[in-house]
Amino acid sequence: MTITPPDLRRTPDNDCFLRALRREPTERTPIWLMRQAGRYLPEYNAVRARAGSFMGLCTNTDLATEVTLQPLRRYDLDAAILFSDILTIPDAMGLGLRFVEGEGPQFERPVQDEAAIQALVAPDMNRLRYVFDAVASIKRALDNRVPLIGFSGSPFTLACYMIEGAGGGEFMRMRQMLYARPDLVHRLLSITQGAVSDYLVAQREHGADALMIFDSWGGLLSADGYEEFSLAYMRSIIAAVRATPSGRDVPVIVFTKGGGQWLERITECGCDAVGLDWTSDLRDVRSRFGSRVACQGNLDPAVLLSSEAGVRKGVHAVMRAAGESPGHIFNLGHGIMPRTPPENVAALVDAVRQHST
Ligand code: 1CP
Repeated sequence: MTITPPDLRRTPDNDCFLRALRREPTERTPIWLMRQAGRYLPEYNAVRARAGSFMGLCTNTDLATEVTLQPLRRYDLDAAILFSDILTIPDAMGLGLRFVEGEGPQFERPVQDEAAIQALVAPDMNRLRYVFDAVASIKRALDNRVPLIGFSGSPFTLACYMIEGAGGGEFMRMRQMLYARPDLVHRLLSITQGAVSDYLVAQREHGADALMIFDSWGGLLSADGYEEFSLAYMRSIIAAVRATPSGRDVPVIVFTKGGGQWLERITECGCDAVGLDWTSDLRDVRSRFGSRVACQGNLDPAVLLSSEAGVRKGVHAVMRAAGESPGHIFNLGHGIMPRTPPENVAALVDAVRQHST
């Protein structure tokens, strides 16, 4: 299928998310939710069953487009996020990604020794064409209504899965290698950094209006280790994106889960916005860094497992902490959990709207 490239200069009809990223005034607080498409939605599970597997869903342009749009049909959200996964890059490097039912992602060929890391090469971006096709197709299907967020994992977070071979644990193999063979870890991170930069630029060129880097496991590092193994690579990626014609002014969000104590440095890495998990004091972060970056977050996703009243209370606390100045984007502090009742998400969106209009 040939898809006409989008006009990147055209502003979406609802651009309050993009304006908030630039810390410009908005008439209401924009909201989108990490994992807004996913297993808590029955309509997602139906399409997922039709696709046969999670990667089958990601690689099918029409189905990936369909599940991206599902949450926007149910809820009044201000942005769409590409339906894909962060592990597409290591898969394209030949590590053999499988999603085992109930157990999460697994790699058939993890990179666990020197030979495997020496043999690693940057992926051919053509192997990720299905992601770029999905971006272009979603962009078209959105018909300019709301912005589309493209994303990647950070090199460090991808390295955690590549070395460990699976998720769900403490990534001890990875953490041991950090101290035993930092040279090998840096080699892996440099190759991955180049791939992430190219991947994000290609998503931008295919129509992504904003880009987000998920550093889901950066919080496992020590303070020095965070600078050396995660932040330095994200800084280089942002500089590389900015050095391209299409990436010059694309807003970039950096989300290090567990990174609240390093925000001074994160806010100086070249990003436009920081994603905050629920352990950060939003009021304090806004007063210290609100003139430098936008803040995205930070309701604990577990609140969505309580009641409608609990959800409304949680939303009000976040909105009060965010204050009135521009540059707050409402989100959760991490992804929506599969057991979340969809009606609690409706209550959440409604509460954000009531509070901010
Ligand atoms: O069977 C299924 O349907 C799989 C569930 C699922 C879904 C819905 C996975 C497997 N990935 C996704 C989609 C996904 N992953 C999106 C889609 C867009 C949206 O937000 O709506 C995004 C942005 C991701 C990113 C992602 N994948 C991250 C970073 C964000 C985060 O949650 O910290 C990570 C760490 C992954 C790895 C991954 N993929 C899937 C799972 C279950 C996991 C986590 C594994 C682990 O616990 O280590």
